Amino acid sequence: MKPKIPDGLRAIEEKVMAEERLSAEDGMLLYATPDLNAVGYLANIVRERMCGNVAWYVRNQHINYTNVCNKLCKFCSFYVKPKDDRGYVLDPEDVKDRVERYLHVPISEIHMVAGINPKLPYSYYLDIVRAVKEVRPDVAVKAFTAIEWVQIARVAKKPLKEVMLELKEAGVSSVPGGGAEVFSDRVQDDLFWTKADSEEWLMVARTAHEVGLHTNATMLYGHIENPEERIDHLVRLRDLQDETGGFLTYIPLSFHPERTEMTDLPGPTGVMDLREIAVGRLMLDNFPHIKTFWIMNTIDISQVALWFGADDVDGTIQEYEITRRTYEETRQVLTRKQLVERIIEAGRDPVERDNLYQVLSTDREIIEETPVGIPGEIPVIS
Ligand code: V47
Repeated sequence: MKPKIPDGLRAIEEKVMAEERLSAEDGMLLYATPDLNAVGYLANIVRERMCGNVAWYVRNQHINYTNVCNKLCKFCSFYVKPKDDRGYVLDPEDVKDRVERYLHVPISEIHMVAGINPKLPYSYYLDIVRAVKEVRPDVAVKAFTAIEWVQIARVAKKPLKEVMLELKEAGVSSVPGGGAEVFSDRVQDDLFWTKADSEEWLMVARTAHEVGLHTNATMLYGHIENPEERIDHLVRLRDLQDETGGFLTYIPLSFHPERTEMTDLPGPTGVMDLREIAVGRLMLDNFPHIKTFWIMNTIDISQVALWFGADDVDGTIQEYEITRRTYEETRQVLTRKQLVERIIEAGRDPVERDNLYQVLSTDREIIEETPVGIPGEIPVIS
């Protein structure tokens, strides 16, 4: 049912109905209004226009090949410094073991990202991608954030484009959206001053698109950034997408302060999470997909997000290290059955996809895959 649209959003409603682009000022109004329901309603119009009633999901696995990182980002709870004895590097054989661990689950995408470990040579990156493909030739490897790509080109001593073509040849088939954080020098100076800046992040995405690799884009929100910075971030993504058309999906990432240097911050609320999905859908009119990453948003908020602009719920995941409750805990999984049931309960039509949004299955009746993940274990949603 149509909610009452507040006077301040009427002009935006007209633009949405006329399929006109929203301005940065419109974006600021979407952040300022207390009427989240109206923002979500408008985002849902765009979402249904672009994707109908479909909610995409993927059976995937994350592999974080090293936790050693020299970037020292204040928002990150994953990394350890180069000499820390908790540091690990998965060698190509370890990567194969990780892939073999879930061979009994028909995973279509492996998401492989990690810290910036200065010890790793160029050959390492080629070897770990080949290792995945050796064990699971049909799986799509979605690998390396922009920051890693900059590092890989540095150690390869080759132009980024050449490195991308070589890693593509080795088996990389798309690029995840991480490392973008917020495109703001002010935020960068405080939280991630050693990392590639916004221009570099956008340059990596542009180069990936030039060599035919689709990429995603993220924005980490709910820490010290402000609405102007978030809108600037979205407009710059939209501008690049106008140029290249190479982005597939936008994923707003809800900041988790646990175990970071910013534990004094409360982190985003459910209202902020839903607003970020909705503003993303409304501003990024040229992005085909908006993803809710349940690991950060929770599966409960993700169900609602499917009515606030999101058309994609990521994913079955298996293990996730970048954010987790304790250092030791990495197991974070929803089975396909659990994911599909949550999507159906939310009133959407589940469609399993691969990393390029090709349809793999529209099944609604899912037989539980046992053993799931670690053999014998049925995960419990907490
Ligand atoms: O770049 C780090 C973020 C990103 C925290 O492309 C944090 O499909 C919240 O990019 N709280 C990595 N976020 C994850 C990522 C991603 C995830 C899912 C799907 C895709 C995709 C990409 O996680 C990092 C950083 O922005 N991050 N620390 C934290 N404490």
